[in-house]
Amino acid sequence: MAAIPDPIPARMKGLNRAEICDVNFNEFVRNWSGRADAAPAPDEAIVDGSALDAAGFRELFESQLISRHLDLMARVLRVQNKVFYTIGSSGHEGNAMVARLTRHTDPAFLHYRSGGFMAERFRKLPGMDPIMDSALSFAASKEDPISGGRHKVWGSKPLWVLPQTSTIASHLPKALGTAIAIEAGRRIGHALPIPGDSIATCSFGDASSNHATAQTAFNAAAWTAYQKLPAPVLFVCEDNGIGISVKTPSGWIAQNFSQRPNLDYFYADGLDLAGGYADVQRAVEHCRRTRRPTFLHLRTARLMGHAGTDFEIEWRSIAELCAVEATDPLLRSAVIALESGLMSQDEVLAQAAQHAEQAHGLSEIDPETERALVSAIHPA
Ligand SMILES: Cc1ncc(C[n+]2csc(CCOP(=O)(O)OP(=O)(O)O)c2C)c(N)n1
Ligand SMILES: [Mg+2]
Repeated sequence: MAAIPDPIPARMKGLNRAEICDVNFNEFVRNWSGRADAAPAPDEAIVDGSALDAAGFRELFESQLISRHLDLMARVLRVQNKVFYTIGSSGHEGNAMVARLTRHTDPAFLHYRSGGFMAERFRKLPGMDPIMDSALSFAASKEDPISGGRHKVWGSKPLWVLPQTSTIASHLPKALGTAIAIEAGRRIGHALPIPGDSIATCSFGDASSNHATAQTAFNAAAWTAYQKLPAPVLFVCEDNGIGISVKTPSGWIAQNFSQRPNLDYFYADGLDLAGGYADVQRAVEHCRRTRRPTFLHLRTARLMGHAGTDFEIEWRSIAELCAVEATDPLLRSAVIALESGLMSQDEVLAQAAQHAEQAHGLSEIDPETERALVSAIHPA
């Protein structure tokens, strides 16, 4: 984790936390003065002992950057009234590991902070554009194939991301139902459109795990497994320690879920690709092999507030904000890229700049995209 500067410089006391996180990243990489190892080969571990290889790390880091720069783009375009939805994925980009370790045919029901997951799942099929697809959704554009402009919704038919909203936890029972249907379909000889050993995956926030609808799904999943009936659902709780402005008591998710009979608990550090990868892998493989309901507690952070309208600086101390921002998973990924010798400082900065340009270029350069982005407010 990056250090919290003491004293906190003036530029880190501003209102615009999105800009601060972006500057933090660039300054951190530019000023890095650690020692770089000899670069690993693509199929070698990115860090000694890591389950993630260098080629995999490179792609996951890229997915994280794509997601982050879409968030930053949304904050800028909101001011221009082109984008309305600024709930982002910043701090949650490690969920790309879940996408990498599942198949694109594993039905996914996603939390609204799943930009990293989507960017990574897009790799599984050629010829698709994760940036344009996400931008249409951010803008609630009527051209968005999955929502038709109703809301920001992650979704894709070819990628088996079933569109739905996640903020009332209503997708958890649906995910469980899908998992049970995969098995039931197999049992009754119904031709499935996906492989018979598929699992349903479902992500949600720590606060949402308390929702009655979520608890219904956990209970029904455990009730099913108790009877030795298969229910291959992977519940992924993206624990950033807060829901809007209410903090989750520390340790609550682990204590509430690690001892539940018939809901098998795994923990992974979603802020650290090198360390977290093996734990995510264990959870995914357990779910697929045992066909049992599985709970993956994924550590995340919430950067840049609940949404662009949440001026956290008005209700949290600067020291607290800086402490959360120091856990930015992109800073951690930058350290891994640099210390492993896989990338130079210039390469990391150039890659970040390229994704920033791609995201911003959507509205500023391509007139067709511009039309698509604004169609929600100015319908033809
Ligand atoms: C039934 C219902 N109550 C309240 C809300 C408002 N709401 C939206 S997100 C949210 C909290 C989400 O917190 P968490 O699940 O931890 O996800 P995070 O945003 O931290 O990723 C709430 C209360 C809602 N959407 N639906
Ligand atoms: Mg939360």
